[in-house]
Amino acid sequence: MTPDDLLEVDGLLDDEERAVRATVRQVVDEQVRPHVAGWYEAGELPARELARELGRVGLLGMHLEGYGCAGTSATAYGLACLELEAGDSGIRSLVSVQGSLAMYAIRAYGSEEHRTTWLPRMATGEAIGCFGLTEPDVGSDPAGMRTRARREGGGDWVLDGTKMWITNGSVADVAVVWAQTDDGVRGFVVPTDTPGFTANPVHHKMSLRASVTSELVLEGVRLPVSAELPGVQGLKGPLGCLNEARFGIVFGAVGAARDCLLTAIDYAGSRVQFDRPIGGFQLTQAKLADMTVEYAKALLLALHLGRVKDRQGLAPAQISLGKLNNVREALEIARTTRTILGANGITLEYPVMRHANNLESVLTYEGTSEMHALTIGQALTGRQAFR
Ligand code: TGC
Ligand code: FAD
Repeated sequence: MTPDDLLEVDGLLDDEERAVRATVRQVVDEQVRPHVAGWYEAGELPARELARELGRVGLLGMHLEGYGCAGTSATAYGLACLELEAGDSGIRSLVSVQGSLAMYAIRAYGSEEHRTTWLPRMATGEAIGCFGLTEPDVGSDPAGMRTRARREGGGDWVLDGTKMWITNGSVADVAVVWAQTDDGVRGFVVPTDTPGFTANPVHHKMSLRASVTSELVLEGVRLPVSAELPGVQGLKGPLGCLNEARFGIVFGAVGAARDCLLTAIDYAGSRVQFDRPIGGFQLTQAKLADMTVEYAKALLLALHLGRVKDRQGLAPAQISLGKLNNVREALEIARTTRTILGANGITLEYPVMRHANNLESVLTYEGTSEMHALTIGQALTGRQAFR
């Protein structure tokens, strides 16, 4: 029994899962933890170097089959996300967007040419991908997107529009861009050196500072017909990718929560006030106990959803339940830890405020907490309350 595993959930993992977890934990300890506060303070991420390192250990698109991907279980992928986000949500974001959004879209909906051109290079981290769904005026309601793709004279596609808040955008070699066409929403594989495509970094973020976030501008981007993703049409295309990335966040948030909880326990044991470690005060112990209860429940929920996904797949409302609960509780754990650390809690000397600030974005991206509440509400009542 350890402070981060009072319920001995560890015993529910198999050898492969433990091995994946150990590998990712080591990568995070060696490649992320020593540097992440500096990256966060500078608002810069060495995304290319990190992508190659993460590709080297097989983490990019690890849950996909073939084309250089490892084909692990969903649960193993979730555990990798947990360890990555214990380092920083931005590192898990890099991996989520690469594997669950850009690579997944190409694997699930792409042509054979798309798959062979991009997936092996993306699996090694040689090529980086991004996923453009959100726009400056269109977030929760992607059906209202304004980016348009039209066929010129029945030949090439021409794309015009702006995507906003795009993770990995300005370091990407390839963008999966969703656009409205005369036949509904379609996805396009856009090499980022295509004339008319530009990516502009978003500055002044107070959250996810160790992550690249960008605006994508598409001005008369001309693409061959073969650039369209042939395997899907309609909003179910991007939403299918989001299911994958949201699943990773169900686990990832638990990692951020664990890092905070362990920091709180450690600090409470050494910080002395009124001649006593603050961990000896009942109010501090109540905080630690409440955090541990929510952390343990979140971990069990993630593992349960992983098992169900591996067995039979997950319904959107089940993923929404996991994301809504685990991100909300992780954020609460980060905020409570910050109170235990007092003034020290606001600095980058400790990971806590960094996790709390990151989790504000995680609560919003991949569907806001309100969208997930409404998805659960729809499953319960049969009534759609979005519009
Ligand atoms: P609705 O009419 O309900 O559905 C349209 C079509 O899509 C199907 N569908 C789904 N398919 C797969 N998975 C899901 N989860 C699905 N939900 C719906 C549905 O069956 C239908 O198919 P068909 O064949 O009948 O056409 O759609 P709606 O317009 O009412 O919207 C529903 C809503 C609000 C749930 C959806 O739009 C939504 O999820 N909005 C939130 C948008 C969002 O999450 N954006 C995320 C952008 S990417 C991102 O944030 C990356 S951050 C990554 C990082 O850095 O880690
Ligand atoms: P809005 O949709 O404008 O929502 C504002 C508020 O209104 C929210 O509280 C929302 O829940 C609420 N609201 C909206 N509609 C309703 C309703 N019907 N009922 C009740 N409440 C409602 N997008 C990508 O496509 N690719 C990326 O890689 C990507 N990376 C991101 C990285 C970061 C750091 C961030 C912060 C965002 C990223 N996003 C990305 C965008 C993200 O998906 C959107 O921010 C998110 O979907 C919400 O959209 P919005 O910000 O426009 O908020």
